[in-house]
Amino acid sequence: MGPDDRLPPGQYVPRGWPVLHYGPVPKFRPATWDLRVYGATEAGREYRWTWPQVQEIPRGRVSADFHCVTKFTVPDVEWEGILTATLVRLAPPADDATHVMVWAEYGYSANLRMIDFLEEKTLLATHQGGEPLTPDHGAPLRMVVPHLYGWKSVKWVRAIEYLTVDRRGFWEDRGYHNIADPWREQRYSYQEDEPPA
Ligand SMILES: Nc1nc2c(c(=O)[nH]1)N[C@H]1C(S)=C(S)[C@@H](COP(=O)(O)O)O[C@H]1N2
Ligand SMILES: [Mo]
Repeated sequence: MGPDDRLPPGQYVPRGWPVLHYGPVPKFRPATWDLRVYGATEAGREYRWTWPQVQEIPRGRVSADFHCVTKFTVPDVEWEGILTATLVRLAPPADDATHVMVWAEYGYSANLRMIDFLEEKTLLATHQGGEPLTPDHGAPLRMVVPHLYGWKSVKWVRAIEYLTVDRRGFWEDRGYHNIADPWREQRYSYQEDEPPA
C-alpha cells in the first residue's frame, strides 16, 4: 500500500489545516447560545441544551481524514465531541425520520441521510487535536462527517432538524451533490442524474 491508496480520487494532502467557509466567522456568545434538536423527534417535542449543559454530555474521540471538495485532504484529524449515537439516545428521532438537516449560525445548512448521520465516526466536535476548537474551525460546536465531503461538516452548529422527507441544504441547493461521497467523487448535483458507474 502506497500512501496515496488512502486518498479518494482527485485529492491531495495540503500543508497544514486550511480554513474554508462561506461568509464571516460568527461570534460565540455563551450566555445566549443553545443547541436544539427538533422536527421529527420520537417524543414530538423539541430538545434544547445551553452551553454548560452541552459540556456535560459524554464525549468520544475519533481520528479520521478530512476531505474537501476543493480537493485537499487533511490526514488523521483528531476530533473529540458528542458522537451522534449519544445524541440520538438523548433526543431520539421518530421511526419515520430518514434524513437530518444540520443548521449553523447565519442560516448555513447541510442535509444528511440518517445512515450517514449515524455512521460510527460522525460527531458534533468540541475539540480538535486535544484543544478546544478555534473560532475559524467552528467553535464551540461543529459537525464532523469524515466519510463525506467537507461541506457536510457544518461549523458553528446550532440545531439538528430530523426530517421525514429529504430537503437540500446550502451547497446541495447550489449545484453540489446531495450525498457527497468522496470515494465515488460525488461532487456536483448533475452527477445525481448519471447512471451508476
Ligand atoms: N457554517 C459553515 N460550515 C462549514 C462551511 C461553511 O461555509 N459554513 N464550509 C464547509 C466546507 S466547504 C469545508 S471544506 C469545511 C472546512 O472546515 P475547516 O475550515 O475546519 O477546514 O467546513 C464546512 N463547514
Ligand atoms: Mo469544502
